[in-house]
Amino acid sequence: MKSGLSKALVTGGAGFIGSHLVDTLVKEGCDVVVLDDLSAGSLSNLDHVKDKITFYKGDIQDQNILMKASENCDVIFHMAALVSVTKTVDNPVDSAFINDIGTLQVLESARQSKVKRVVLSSSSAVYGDDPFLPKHENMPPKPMSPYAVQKLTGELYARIYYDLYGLETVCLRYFNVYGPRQDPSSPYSGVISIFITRAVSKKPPVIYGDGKQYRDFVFVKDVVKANLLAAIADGAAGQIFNIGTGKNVSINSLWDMTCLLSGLNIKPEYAPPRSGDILESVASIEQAKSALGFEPDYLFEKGLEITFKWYKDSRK
Ligand code: UD2
Repeated sequence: MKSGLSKALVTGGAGFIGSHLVDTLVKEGCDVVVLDDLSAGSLSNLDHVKDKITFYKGDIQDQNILMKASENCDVIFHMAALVSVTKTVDNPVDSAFINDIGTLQVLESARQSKVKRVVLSSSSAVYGDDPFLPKHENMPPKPMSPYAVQKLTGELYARIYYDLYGLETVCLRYFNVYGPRQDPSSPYSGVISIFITRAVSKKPPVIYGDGKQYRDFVFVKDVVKANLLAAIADGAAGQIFNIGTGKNVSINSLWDMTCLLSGLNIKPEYAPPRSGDILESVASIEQAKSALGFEPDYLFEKGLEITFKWYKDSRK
């Protein structure tokens, strides 16, 4: 698909998802500006496009730098955030400055710079442990961490900016995103990045609980596609969309598939379930399909294979 965007700002563009979006925008010939404080993202994610983008190292709480970075942009993709749920639990106030005030500053800069649309990255975390499946956008949110409250607050501000100021905002609730460049280094990193790293070093993974819990894993390139559609779709403004695949994969079968890809036969170790772990999560993507024309391109097997190859090659 071609989005036809001429200039875009990506906050958090040096991060895992942001850098993939930057790649696609650059390929499309879009003039790309990245604002990232490099607290979680890395310049190595942008090394191959560094001559083709404008990069600002800075904080989304800094209105001056945001105004400069958003000048003449058609759209802002707001991806910068403190994404670790545990860090927001440990630092509820500091994280609110980044995730709430930062988001508010992004919206305010967009309003002042007369940017047409802002696409905000939200999270399935806003659903909490509501057992209703699949999760759909009209369910009452049930945030269970400062992170989830902060994401929900961002969505509410986005709605208010649309209603009060006519700034077109679109919020995307990502389910479990995976793919190349996801950082596997913390025990709370995405399970796919952890499992593949274990497989590449021929070590068993730890499965918390019985491994029958499942998630809706969505490949990062499909998340990029959803962002581009959200930036251009008529009638999407003021709305919230789940971004997943509508399919689920259990943690046990994730390890089985990882073993198949790596030619290993290693039995996982089992440990007690993580406290607060949600058992089942799967998205309804009907609204994204009908309003954005979103359809994931990557079957799970394909996305996992690409991701596995990337971790294997980057280890060399
Ligand atoms: C996701 C988000 C998290 C938060 C949460 C809200 C990611 C990476 N994490 O957590 O930030 O938004 O949703 O609902 O997107 N597991 C293992 N072994 C491991 C690591 C994980 O068994 O070494 C299990 C874990 O207990 C869980 C499942 O794998 O049942 C998925 O874990 P996760 O941390 O990748 O994602 P999730 O959905 O718990």
